[in-house]
Amino acid sequence: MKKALITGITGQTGSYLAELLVDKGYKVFGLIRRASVERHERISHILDKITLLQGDLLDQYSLIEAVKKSNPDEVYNLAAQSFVPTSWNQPVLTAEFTSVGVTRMLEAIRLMKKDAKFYQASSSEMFGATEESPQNERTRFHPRSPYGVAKVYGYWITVNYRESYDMFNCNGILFNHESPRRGLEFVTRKVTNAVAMIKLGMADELLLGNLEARRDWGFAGDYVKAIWLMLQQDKPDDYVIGTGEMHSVKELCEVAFSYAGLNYEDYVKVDKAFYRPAEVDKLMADSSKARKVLGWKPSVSFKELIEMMVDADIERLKNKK
Ligand code: NAP
Ligand code: F7E
Repeated sequence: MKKALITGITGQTGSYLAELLVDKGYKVFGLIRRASVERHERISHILDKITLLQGDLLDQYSLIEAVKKSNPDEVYNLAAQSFVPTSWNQPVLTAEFTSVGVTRMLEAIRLMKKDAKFYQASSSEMFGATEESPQNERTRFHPRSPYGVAKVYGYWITVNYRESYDMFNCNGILFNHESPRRGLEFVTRKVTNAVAMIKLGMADELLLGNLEARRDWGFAGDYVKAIWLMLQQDKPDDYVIGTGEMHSVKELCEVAFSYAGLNYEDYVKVDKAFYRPAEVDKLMADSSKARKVLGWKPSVSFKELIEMMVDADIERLKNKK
């Protein structure tokens, strides 16, 4: 039985990855931070099939203990401060979690289980203001937020430990991936949740920032398959994962509102408070390497994804009413 350690298992993507690995017969360990109230909603349905270990990316000793206790064949480092706007409010904390945290995790593996395969959750935000479109593994990084800068560090320390210590380390450079489990502050979920609230008479407007920003949005359930495939190859490498399609926030609103029989222009208002100090205007993936080497491709379209999220939010709020 293969053993995997997932950091960030309580997060959106960690929960899908845990499900996938449980289904594949892995013994799954998840690193969780201590909290005064348990926040296990996303993994509540598989809690009896996984083992949770307390630890924090800020605490080296707890990571060493987690690797020692789990003795993993594979480590998936998904934990991070992942919300871009927060990275301007808490830039130092973001760097501690999202960059130095990666080094702490790598050190724990190097000391306790050097042959474990390692996945680092790198991000398309590293490309930021790049001129090149679409972006692939050779595109130059130009991050536009403290989060993006922190992820560039995480990317390079992962490469560096591969080159310095011959460790099996992979970077997945993932473009935005969403689902009904996405955090409520990210734009897709903010929109689908607002559509559900408006439809059920619980709200009458939605305040958003830059409607012209464009992203390559895919389904998190598809992307965890690519993550797993990266660690099943003979050699460690880095891969860009995305759909290859780009849509604006405005298009996102059109799709979500019209699916519920509403016109977004009647409800959406622009509030400059949601603008960012430096914006990433557009991102689109060229994931031809992953498609060729890993045999991976997305299965859920943009429209299907947004409709799935609207359905899930309506269902959830109906049950709460
Ligand atoms: P998410 O929902 O925000 O989950 C983040 C996870 O990290 C949570 O489980 C959180 O635990 C944990 N965490 C945060 N700080 C920690 C710390 N100091 N010690 C231990 N755990 C900590 O993020 P996601 O969307 O699943 O994304 C997963 C990873 O992929 C992140 O690294 C993100 O930056 C990266 N990424 C995401 C996307 C995307 O579009 N989703 C794209 C590219 C890369 P709590 O539950 O305790 O808060
Ligand atoms: O913003 C615009 C905003 O916060 C997307 C993280 O998972 O993906 C995510 O980062 C776009 C931006 O995601 C609102 O300005 C307009 O251009 O959903 P988001 P993100 O910043 O792209 C990457 C790949 C990650 O790695 C990150 O961890 O939408 N936008 N109005 C808005 N965004 C938000 N959040 N709220 C608004 O009201």
